[in-house]
Amino acid sequence: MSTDEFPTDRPAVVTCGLPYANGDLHIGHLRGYIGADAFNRALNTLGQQSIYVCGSDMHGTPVAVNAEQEGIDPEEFALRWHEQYRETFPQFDVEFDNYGHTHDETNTELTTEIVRTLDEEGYVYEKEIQVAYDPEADQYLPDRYVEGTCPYCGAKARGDECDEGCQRHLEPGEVEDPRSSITGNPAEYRERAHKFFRVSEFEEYLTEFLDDLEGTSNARNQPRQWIEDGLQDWCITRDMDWGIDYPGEDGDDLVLYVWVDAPIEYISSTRQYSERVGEDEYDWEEVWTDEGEIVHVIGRDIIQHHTIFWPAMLEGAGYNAPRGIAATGFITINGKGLSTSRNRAIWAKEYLDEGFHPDLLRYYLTTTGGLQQDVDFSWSAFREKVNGELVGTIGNFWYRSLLFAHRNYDGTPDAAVSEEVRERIEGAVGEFREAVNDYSLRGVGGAAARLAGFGNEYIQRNEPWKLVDDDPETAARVIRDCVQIAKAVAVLLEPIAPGKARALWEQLGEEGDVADAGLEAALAAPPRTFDEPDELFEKIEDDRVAELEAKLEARVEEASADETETESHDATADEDEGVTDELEPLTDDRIDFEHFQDVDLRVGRIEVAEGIEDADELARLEVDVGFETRQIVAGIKQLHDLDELAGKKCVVVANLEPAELFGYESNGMVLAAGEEADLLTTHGDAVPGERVR
Ligand code: B3M
Ligand code: ZN
Repeated sequence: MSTDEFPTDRPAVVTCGLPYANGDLHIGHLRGYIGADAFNRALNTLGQQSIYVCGSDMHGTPVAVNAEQEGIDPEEFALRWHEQYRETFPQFDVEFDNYGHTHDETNTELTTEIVRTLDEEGYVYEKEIQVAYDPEADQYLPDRYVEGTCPYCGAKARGDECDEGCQRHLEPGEVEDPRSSITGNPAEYRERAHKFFRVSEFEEYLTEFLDDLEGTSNARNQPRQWIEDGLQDWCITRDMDWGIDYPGEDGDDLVLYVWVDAPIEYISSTRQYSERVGEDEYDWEEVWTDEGEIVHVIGRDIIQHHTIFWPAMLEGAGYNAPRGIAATGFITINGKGLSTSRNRAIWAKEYLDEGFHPDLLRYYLTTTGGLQQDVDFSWSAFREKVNGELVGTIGNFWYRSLLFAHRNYDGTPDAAVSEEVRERIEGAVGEFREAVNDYSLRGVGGAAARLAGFGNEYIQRNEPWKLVDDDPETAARVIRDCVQIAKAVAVLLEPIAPGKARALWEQLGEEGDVADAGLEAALAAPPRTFDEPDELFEKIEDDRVAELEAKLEARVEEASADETETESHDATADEDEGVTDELEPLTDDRIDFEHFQDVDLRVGRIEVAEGIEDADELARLEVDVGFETRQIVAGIKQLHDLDELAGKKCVVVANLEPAELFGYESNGMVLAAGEEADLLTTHGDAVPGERVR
């Protein structure tokens, strides 16, 4: 792992969390797969040798439970979904260099080998534990076969994860008031011998690992807290038939926990790629055991698996640590949690069947919010983004410049690019490079969109249509500039919108694939002649949106009617990916303006931010509120990179009664939105002490 800027001269691999092979893909999945695909493409554009690998997650109770419900063998069931995923991803231009699955030979062998090594190195031991058991079904109840209450936060939880609450991984025996999800009966706890991985021995290693880790700040901060709370060893076996057998005689009837073999697929998939193209071209061992750049894109609900268990396994077995982990937020639909059981989702197939180009969704998902943020999808917000940025800015600029160039010059006019435009393109290339190094896809898309915006302004300002007759030289130069900008936008937009960038590339008469062009192409001359261009983006009409929204609403209503009818102890009733809490309804209680004015809201600037020792969530801030510096205690310790807060502006309730929290006086309150404590800030030049109204 290195921290040199991308591009480095070492090979890179980008991965995305493996989809469980158990159901249709939806927009929540797509955000991750598209995001990682765009990141890998952007690395390639930078000149970094990088591949993108993934595979289907075939094992574990998420697959077994669903297969059982359909009455088919889990292998057959999972393979069916695996095939479907392989067909679906390319339709969104999600282009894996290798897409394997966790049940294939490569992964079975490598998993067995890694577990053996961990065992030989003394990192595995056996222990008797309490395991949930359903006497009526006469079987043990691993993971999703059992439901109960999270011992940490009290939320309803599954056997191995607090999916609706604190997102913690739960160990067998931890869930309180266990109930069997097969029969709905209370489960018994029975004693069983299981294998454990000594995660606790990696405390120091993991602390250092997190200090160097790049990516999103949630992937560093949450695990720091877990380490502070004390690391527990990790049970790596399960009482199930479906999975990879635990190697060794004394674990005969046990399989490995799905979270052991799943991340190993990242390595297996890289290896399969290497074996296919030859190790001279790409050497998986160099990446995973010598020197390589490993980047994982994951959902924020699986941070613990990727920042604690996985790096500990890699270190214990002698592999490289990831350089970056980018953990994405969830998707909400019309402000409410995505829910597959309530059919409140946009399905991959549905989106394509509606006739939308994949790049529209790719652009929406990557540029609407930062990677860490939850992103809301609604058809109307989608239309607004498409019509405004893709049609209005980028498409419009591309079409008008190429059309003008074609009609007047039969292609690229014979003139040199102006200094102004050259510098502007170089600026955009710089923004792109910086965005990739910041793991910011929004920054990547923004670099392209802003350059197109500049192009529109440039053409408007120079009015070449007025110059063609009177000042043909200037007219030719302006259009030459515009064609160059159009080409540069295609290069920079390719990671986000590869299909449309490819189409522009063809319109320009360029050879080869824009994906292979690299940043130098942004300033390389376009071909001398090209044909009449077509418009690449099309407006989405209002009535189309109304129709799509009505369809979605009807579907959700139908599903919730069905759900109340069939509400049962069905293990999959809650298999939603990334469910977030529903928005709090707006209050009907109105206040008058004077009451509002009673609240003294001020702009503040954070001077100091530090975690309060022994407090899980609290941080101590020193905030400049213009007239004085206040000490304020805020519940943001886990949610922000405290080191990065100094200098940030915020909004403070200045006349709140002082309170004492954890022995510290808190003299005011900092405003923040939502579960993630998204801090409110200002977007202009407001100075500390200025009143907010
Ligand atoms: N199959 C899906 C999830 O929990 C799970 C990811 C495995 S990544 C190694 O998001
Ligand atoms: Zn919890």
